[in-house]
Amino acid sequence: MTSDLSSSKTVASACPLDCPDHCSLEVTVEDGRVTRVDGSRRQPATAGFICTKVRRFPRRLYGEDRLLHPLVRRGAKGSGDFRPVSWDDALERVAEEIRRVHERWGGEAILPVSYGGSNGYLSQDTTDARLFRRLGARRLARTVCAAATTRAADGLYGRMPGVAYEDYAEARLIVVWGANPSTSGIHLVPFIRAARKRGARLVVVDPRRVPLAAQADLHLAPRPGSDLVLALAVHRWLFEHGAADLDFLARHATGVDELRRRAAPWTVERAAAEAGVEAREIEAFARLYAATSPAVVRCGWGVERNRNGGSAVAAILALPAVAGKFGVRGGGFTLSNSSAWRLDGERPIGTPPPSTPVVNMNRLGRHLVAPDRPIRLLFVYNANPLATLPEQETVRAGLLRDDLFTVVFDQVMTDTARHADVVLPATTFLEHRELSRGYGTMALQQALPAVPPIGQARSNHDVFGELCRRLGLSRPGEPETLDDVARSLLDGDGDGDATARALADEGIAFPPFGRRPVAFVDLRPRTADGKIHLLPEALDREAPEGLYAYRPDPASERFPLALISPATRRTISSTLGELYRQRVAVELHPDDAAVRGIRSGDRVRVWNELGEVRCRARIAGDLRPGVAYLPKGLWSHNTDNGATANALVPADLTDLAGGACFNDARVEIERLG
Ligand SMILES: Nc1nc2c(c(=O)[nH]1)N[C@H]1C(S)=C(S)[C@@H](COP(=O)(O)OP(=O)(O)OC[C@H]3O[C@@H](n4cnc5c(=O)[nH]c(N)nc54)[C@H](O)[C@@H]3O)O[C@H]1N2
Ligand SMILES: Nc1nc2c(c(=O)[nH]1)N[C@H]1C(S)=C(S)[C@@H](COP(=O)(O)OP(=O)(O)OC[C@H]3O[C@@H](n4cnc5c(=O)[nH]c(N)nc54)[C@H](O)[C@@H]3O)O[C@H]1N2
Ligand code: SF4
Ligand SMILES: [Mo]
Repeated sequence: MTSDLSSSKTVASACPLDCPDHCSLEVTVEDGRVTRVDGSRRQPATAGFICTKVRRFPRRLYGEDRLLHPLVRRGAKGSGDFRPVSWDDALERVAEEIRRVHERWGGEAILPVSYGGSNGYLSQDTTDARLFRRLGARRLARTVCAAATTRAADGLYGRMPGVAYEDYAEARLIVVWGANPSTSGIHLVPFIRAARKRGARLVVVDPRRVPLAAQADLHLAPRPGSDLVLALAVHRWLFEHGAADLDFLARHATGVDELRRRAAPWTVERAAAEAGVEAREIEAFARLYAATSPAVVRCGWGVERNRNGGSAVAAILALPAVAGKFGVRGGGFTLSNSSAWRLDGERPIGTPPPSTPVVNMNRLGRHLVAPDRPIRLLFVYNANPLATLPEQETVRAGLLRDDLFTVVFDQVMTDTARHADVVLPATTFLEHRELSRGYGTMALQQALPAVPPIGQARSNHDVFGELCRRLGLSRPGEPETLDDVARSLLDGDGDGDATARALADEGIAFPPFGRRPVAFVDLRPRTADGKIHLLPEALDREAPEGLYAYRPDPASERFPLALISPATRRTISSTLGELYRQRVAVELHPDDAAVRGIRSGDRVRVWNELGEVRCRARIAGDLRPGVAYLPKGLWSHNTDNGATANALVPADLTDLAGGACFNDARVEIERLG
């Protein structure tokens, strides 16, 4: 694994960032410093290359925004004025505040906020959960991403893993629906290219002409949030044209008639009118899908981020069942493959969750400013809520409260960290041990630190363990070291010993069902009866108007433009945004710009009743009319007024699982003097 060339060595690692690909890495360390991060071949799909973002990771390690020691606020809240203190002082201060708040108002007044900062198993839901559970802290529903998709995938298939990246090369038809792998999961693209070389057809459903759409046989550019009616129209067409696989459905699915009934109102004409596409495009897609096998649908997270997200994802995932696309290599769907591993994240905690109220993180701002049973202590780690959550101005107002004590534990000085009372410096995955898996590729990888912690940075495990001890919350005999925690996690999966051996020997393990499982051959739905539930009762009850009920576009005369904010190449969510300091432009379609007298380079105000973003405009021919675009993950330094797309995003919730509706922001854009 490690080769030493005098003071230079390479270390095997794995990228645990919130990206489906989960690359295997080769890290070069010279004179004790990381000088290069690149892809390796250990994880097959990585194939020796990685994204530019992570190649730049050494700049995060050693950059000027890196947090090197604990800090305590000196200036006003949000001023970013801090003074350095020792770890002992910082932790004592935090422990004291926790004690004070806990004594006076109870655990409910404490809220931990964490998300996918590190998708590593060892950095979340281990000692951190022990601390907050034993305090009886308020609980966080981690809904900012993948809430609606997970609920739909669970309801229909019991979260059965999907088609492996490698098997895209075997497909004759690839449908990329609300995903942009050229940016957000780049290791899928070579397999799509390989399939294309062998003559496979490509369909892309995206309101933008993303790179794959430009090469596609068919590009449907629907209004954001209208995928549900497109998918229902395809279902209707399949049933009407004798293209539904009734044998397969009779054997393997329930809810067939009910799905058919709910799809019935959606003729291609009606769906076309609602989605703003041509009826013949929907029909061409349905025909191609019915006629071609193996066919695979890559369903992305662009589908879920609106009021209809859960039903839309369910309707898309139902397509391969209705059209009978399973059972062959390269046939079926891919959404998240995170369920390839069932490591029981609860094991190392040893304490059940308290019965305290739950805060849906998409409404963090509202909870922070709510006058009833106020949150008094906020502990942020593995997340950057001021940059990433809806209703940004409310989140900001909450963070500015004088009677809120905020701890931010991060690797760099984020927008959220600037609002903290105490800032704690965290190690990165190159400085701590990690165990992680992707949610596109299906391997599990273990990585040891490539270098010792930089400055005084400490790992999550270390800091939360120390806080547990200081607060008297540790109990003898529970997993304490990272080894204990890792072992306890692996024991949660049926095949723990074999996995532990593979990780020890190779650094990588593949799921027990193999690297390239074929649905209905190697895998079955993981629902209670092993069937596909096309209309799961629980989901039908949960969705406000029932599953597959379409809720119309929230655009109004005043705010007619749909603002979408999908992923960019430069950051992973907001991570690495400190390295990307340029001002960004809002992109809009030439027609929308023309009627507003806006030209590329003009200063504009993008606004609605929630807030405004001031920045430049850029005219972009790759958007459909009526859609504007600001990237996800921006920091305050990227716009003229410090607000980003999330200042315009309502804290509305998806029809299933309380997910975020980032792409339901409706705005107006005007030129500034
Ligand atoms: N407008 C808009 N907003 C969006 C989206 C969108 O589409 N549009 N997408 C959303 C999506 S998909 C997601 S997943 C969320 C993500 O939302 P967040 O999870 O809030 O965003 P990240 O940028 O991943 O923040 C992770 C933070 O954790 C820190 N971190 C990383 N590793 C560690 C560690 O080991 N220890 C500690 N203590 N800290 C660590 C990183 O430095 C980083 O600051 O954003 C959402 N926000
Ligand atoms: N470089 C990079 N890679 C990333 C991330 C990142 O921030 N940067 N984030 C990671 C994370 S946390 C996640 S969750 C994944 C997300 O990765 P993706 O699944 O690709 O999700 P998004 O980037 O939100 O959006 C994907 C596409 O959906 C389109 N879209 C928006 N609204 C709609 C709609 O209503 N219908 C349809 N059909 N399409 C729509 C957008 O134009 C976009 O091209 O990527 C991961 N990978
Ligand atoms: S962010 Fe994604 S593509 Fe980039 S190195 Fe990590 S896993 Fe690979
Ligand atoms: Mo995400």
